[in-house]
Amino acid sequence: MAEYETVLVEQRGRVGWITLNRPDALNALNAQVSREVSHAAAAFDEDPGVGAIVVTGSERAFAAGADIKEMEDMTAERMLATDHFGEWNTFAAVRTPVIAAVSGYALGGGCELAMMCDIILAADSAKFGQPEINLGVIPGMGGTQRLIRAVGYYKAAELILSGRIMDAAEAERSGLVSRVVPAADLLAEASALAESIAAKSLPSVYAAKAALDTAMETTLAEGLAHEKTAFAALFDTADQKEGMSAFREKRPPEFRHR
Ligand code: CO8
Repeated sequence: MAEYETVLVEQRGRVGWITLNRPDALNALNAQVSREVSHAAAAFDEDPGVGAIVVTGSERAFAAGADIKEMEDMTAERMLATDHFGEWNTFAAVRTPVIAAVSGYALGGGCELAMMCDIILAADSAKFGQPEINLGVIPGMGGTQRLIRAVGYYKAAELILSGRIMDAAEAERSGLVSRVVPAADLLAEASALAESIAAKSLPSVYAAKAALDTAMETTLAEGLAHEKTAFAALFDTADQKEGMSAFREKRPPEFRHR
């Protein structure tokens, strides 16, 4: 496994774990963190022995945003020329399902990182927000686009324009978070969820994630056409035969591709 300085990377069974580890900066996302998280996620994605990825932070902070100190002196020219934070496109493109296990602050780029994942599990201590407006900027890693898709235009507009931070219960009510759990149980819950996903057949998991991604990008008619084709294609897999005969024989499936 590659050497990382700002993240802890570990494989447990069929689950890849990426833990942000810049405690002195509340896991602020600098260029090195972006590079390392994206690299670790891409490496897990290439490994068929990994069926789900969990990204998490510390109890106090998932990530308190992009690194303000690193960005402070940037110019527009340099930002555009260097595609600052372009690494996150690699992260967002992995085929393997990614769970964000969020405790404490998920602000700015931290909230945006959580939204690049497929599922957000939150500790009851979690706090979500896009406070960039207070810094004289706007979200820059997808916040204005993904938050709307998660919580709707009006809620997203309020959060982005005011910079207000919402707690875990409000985030769950708004549809950003799939479940809130006691902080002490967060990692165990994330682990159980990741293991249950990693036990499925990989081709169907990849197909489900690709279809969900398509729904974010396209019209209903195009999305339905994508789903129909992907659904049919899975009938060429041994795992579909196994899954359906296991159902008929009243036994758990033994998927080959996982
Ligand atoms: N960047 C750099 N350092 C940070 C950040 C950050 N985002 N957040 C916290 N830190 C540092 C603090 O500076 C402090 O360091 P030090 O001890 O050396 O002064 C340490 O972490 C601890 O923080 P605090 O002392 O502030 O802890 P508090 O418990 O008092 O407050 C808060 C916690 C409320 C989370 C507070 O730290 C805070 O408001 N942080 C900034 C939140 C924020 O504004 N986030 C948005 C950042 S901008 C962004 O994310 C844009 C993303 C798009 C980029 C796209 C580029 C192309």
